[in-house]
Amino acid sequence: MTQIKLETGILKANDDVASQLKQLFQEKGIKVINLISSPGAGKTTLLEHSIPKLINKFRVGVIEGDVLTTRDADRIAKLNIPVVQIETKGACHLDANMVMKAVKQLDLDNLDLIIIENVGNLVCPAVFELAEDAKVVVLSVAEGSDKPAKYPTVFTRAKVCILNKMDLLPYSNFSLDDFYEDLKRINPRLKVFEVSAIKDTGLESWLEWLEGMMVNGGKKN
Ligand SMILES: Nc1nc2c(ncn2[C@@H]2O[C@H](COP(=O)(O)OP(=O)(O)OP(=O)(O)O)[C@@H](O)[C@H]2O)c(=O)[nH]1
Ligand SMILES: [Mg+2]
Repeated sequence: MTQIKLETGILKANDDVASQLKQLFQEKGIKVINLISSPGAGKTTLLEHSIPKLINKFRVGVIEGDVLTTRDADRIAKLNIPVVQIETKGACHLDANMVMKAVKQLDLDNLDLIIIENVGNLVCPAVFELAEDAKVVVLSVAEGSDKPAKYPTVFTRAKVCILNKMDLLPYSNFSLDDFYEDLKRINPRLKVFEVSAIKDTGLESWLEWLEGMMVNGGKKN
C-alpha cells in the first residue's frame, strides 16, 4: 500500500513540473516529441537521418537522455543543431525536472521543435510525462514481434511507432502479422512507420507525420 502511495506521489510531483513545462512550450510555440525505446533500437540513428531533412523547415533542438556519457549528444552535435545531454547517473528514465534544467540551456526563442531522446528503456519512460505533444516509440525488428504485448503501456500511450531495422527482417523471426494483430488490440490508433534508419529508407511517411504535427499541433494526426 505504502509503495503505491509513494509511486503516485512521485508521478504527481512529475506532472506538476510537466505542467509548468507545457505552459513554457506553449508560450514559446514549441512542439515536443518524447522518443522512447529499449537500448539500441535506433533512436539516435533515426534522429541522425531525420533531422537533416527537417532543418530547412523547422528550427530543431535535441535533449539527449542517457545513464552515462555524452556520446549521443556528440553524434547529434555533428548536425550543427542545439543539443543538451542529460546524464541520469543511474536513473532509467528522464523526468520533468531533468528536462526543465535542460531547457534552460536552450534558446527557446529560436526553436520550433524539441526532440527528447529518452533513456533506453521500454518501461519507465512510458509513465513520466515530459510535456510532450507526442510519445514516439521505436521498436527494432531484432527485438521480436511480441514486445507490444509484453510492454503495452508505451504502445498504448504513444501516437507513433517507428518499426526500425526493417533491413534485418529477412534475418529475424519477427512476425509482422503477429505485431499488427497485437497492436489492433493494444492501440488501434497507433500509426506505424516501417523504416530502416541506417539505410535511410521509409522515412518519408514518418517525416510527413512530423510535419503534420508541427502544423496541426498533433490534434488531427
Ligand atoms: N541494421 C540496422 N542497424 C541499425 C539501424 N538503426 C540503427 N542501427 C544500429 O543499431 C545500433 C544502435 O543504434 P542507436 O541509434 O545508437 O540506438 P539508440 O536507441 O539510440 O541506443 P541508446 O541510446 O543506447 O538507447 C547501432 O549500431 C546502429 O548503427 C537500422 O535501421 N538497421
Ligand atoms: Mg541513443
